[in-house]
Amino acid sequence: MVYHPRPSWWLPEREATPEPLYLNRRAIVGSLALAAAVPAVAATGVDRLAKLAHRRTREAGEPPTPLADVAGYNNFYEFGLDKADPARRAGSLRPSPWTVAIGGLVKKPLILDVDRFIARAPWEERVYRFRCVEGWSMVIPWVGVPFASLIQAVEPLGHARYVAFRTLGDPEQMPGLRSPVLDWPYREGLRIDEAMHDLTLLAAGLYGRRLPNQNGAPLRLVVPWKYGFKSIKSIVSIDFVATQPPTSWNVASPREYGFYSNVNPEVDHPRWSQARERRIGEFRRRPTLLFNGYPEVAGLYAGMDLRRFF
Ligand SMILES: Nc1nc2c(c(=O)[nH]1)N[C@H]1C(S)=C(S)[C@@H](COP(=O)(O)O)O[C@H]1N2
Ligand SMILES: [Mo]
Repeated sequence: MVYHPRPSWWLPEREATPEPLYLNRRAIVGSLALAAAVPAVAATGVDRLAKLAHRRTREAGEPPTPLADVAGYNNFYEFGLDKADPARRAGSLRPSPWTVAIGGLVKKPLILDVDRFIARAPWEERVYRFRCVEGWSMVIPWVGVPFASLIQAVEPLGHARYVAFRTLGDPEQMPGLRSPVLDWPYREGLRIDEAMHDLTLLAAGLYGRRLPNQNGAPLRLVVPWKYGFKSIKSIVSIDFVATQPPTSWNVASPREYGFYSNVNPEVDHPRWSQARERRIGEFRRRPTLLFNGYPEVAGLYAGMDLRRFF
């Protein structure tokens, strides 16, 4: 892992594209993207996406879930509640140009120009198991960088203890925002040491290409030892904060969705068991593993009662 004290892909706030130019570019690129999106979503659309140069740094020890399932069976409530909705409807999302504001309790806030970041970051391919709280799972070859490399660039202050993430909340691009199923925009959070863990990925792609819109283009989080909903999609802001931030699912139903949401076969969801799961593409269910089979994170929770902090 190489740390960039002054990475080439970030823009200090004052160097970010001025607003009028930015809005203008966005309108032009947006209409092109919209025109191209209609045929692209017919299948998975992934073959049309730009390739990302990467080196594979982690295997899962089992074959990846077929691309058609990874990009065709999704949870992205901004585009509807059915698993097929995101692939059918996320063509209205315009992932380029895109910026992510990274700030809060940091020494060097920055506005990430995502296209520049994608062109320059040292991408790695990591094949991770991915477990949804609903009881299904996949094996996905993500392309990302450790989130920790970003932390190095902004230099969090000593009293920053959590990281709060927010998804785009634009009803024009996201038709699902018209239904009040969640308190939009979608929000998630991690403790700062969880965010720093080497497994935590900021992903820009899968299967060697840029993320399909339905998987959270242009940038999303991947936290493989937690239930899938912690892996927030289409991020527009990242804030370092002192206290545990509110998160969409925890606000919607605190009894069912805790802040930690570590995969744990011994702590059932109030409405169903979490002991087993079904890999998409398989028939028989298999046992769910503690921390989704990533025991190297156990130290983050030493001394914590995982039933209480579920
Ligand atoms: N913004 C946003 N992020 C989200 C969601 C969502 O509805 N909105 N769904 C979550 C849930 S429940 C899961 S299981 C994963 C699904 O990711 P995938 O479609 O790439 O497999 O995304 C998570 N991130
Ligand atoms: Mo999920």
